[in-house]
Amino acid sequence: MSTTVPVTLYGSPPSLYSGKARSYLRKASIPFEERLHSHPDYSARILPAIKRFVIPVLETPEGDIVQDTTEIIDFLETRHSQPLGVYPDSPRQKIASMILEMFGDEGMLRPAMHYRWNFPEENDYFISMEFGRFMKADSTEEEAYELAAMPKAAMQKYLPGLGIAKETIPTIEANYQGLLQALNTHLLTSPYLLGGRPTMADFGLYGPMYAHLARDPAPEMLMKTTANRVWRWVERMTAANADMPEFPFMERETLADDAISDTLLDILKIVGREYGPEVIALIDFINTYSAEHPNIESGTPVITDANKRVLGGISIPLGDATITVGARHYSLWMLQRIHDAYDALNTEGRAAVDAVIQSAGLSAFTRQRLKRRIERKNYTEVWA
Ligand SMILES: N[C@@H](CCC(=O)N[C@@H](CS)C(=O)NCC(=O)O)C(=O)O
Repeated sequence: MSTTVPVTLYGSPPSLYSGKARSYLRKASIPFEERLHSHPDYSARILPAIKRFVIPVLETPEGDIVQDTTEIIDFLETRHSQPLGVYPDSPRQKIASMILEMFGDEGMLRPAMHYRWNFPEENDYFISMEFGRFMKADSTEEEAYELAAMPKAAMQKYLPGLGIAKETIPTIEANYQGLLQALNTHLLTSPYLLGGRPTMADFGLYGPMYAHLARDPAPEMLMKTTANRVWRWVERMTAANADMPEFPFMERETLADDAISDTLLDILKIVGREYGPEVIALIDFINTYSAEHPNIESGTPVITDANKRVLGGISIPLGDATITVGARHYSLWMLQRIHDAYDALNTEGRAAVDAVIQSAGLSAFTRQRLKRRIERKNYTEVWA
């Protein structure tokens, strides 16, 4: 891959996952040009390859088309002459960075979507302009409102499947504010989650924390008025340079000796407590589903019905309530990557990871395996 001719990122400013890919491109000093999906090349080249609307998509000057932020980052890391090293080499930090990436990508959708779509008084103008203008960049305000009406209605329909409802909102908000405070404490002594440079943990968490929670007016105000160090970390992750003047003497490396600081452990405990049960319910669901459908041929897409996004629902605890949410099988593709990284460790490495897993209550992420693997092929999840 050439590192002088820019790659193209098809994305958009308010898109959660575009933010994750864009931050990586900046931090890795990879020249790129960003285009909206309304750019004619998206319909001409990207849509025929991917066969559904989704962003972000990376296109290289050599003609590679890559979708999915984890795959985009992995692809660029292996092809770049100076990879960032987004997966730390040491066992505990590597597994922690992958768990935090999965939590940011998949486990943070509930607060990200709630704070975007349930605060119309503060957010509606901004969201309408953003959505309207990523469909037609030069829309007048009136046109943008009109264009945004359809995606806005579609997103409202999406909320119940994520477990966002009147009864669950107090817990979603309390959990998010608890996470903000834990991050705020941690980021006072650490510019990035694992020390002096960004890893997958930062890119994963940055997706929701930037595009929705630091950018949409209502949650932006919440972050700015209650979690100053989190706001600074978002700003730092948006910058192309290290942007860590508060840490003049810190090495631009992850913490020495594979350390997981106490303040990071507190964040991992939140992940275990609040997201772990959903991960276990997902594994159980997919294992039951694959046992009940033993004849599905290898390579078959997990979702074959074009009108469906999920195979079914799972029951999970949220605060004192039990709610039903869509079974996001994609999350398990991310989980398998954690399993693979864990299984590749030697005995000593596994023991070191196990100690963190145990003290943070993260066993959901390493213990139980999928009976049938989920792979990604032709830009979608398929049965192995
Ligand atoms: N796991 C994917 C998620 C991509 C994704 O869901 N992107 C959103 C925009 S932030 C999208 O295009 N949604 C449209 C859709 O799924 O129909 C990634 O990491 O790239």
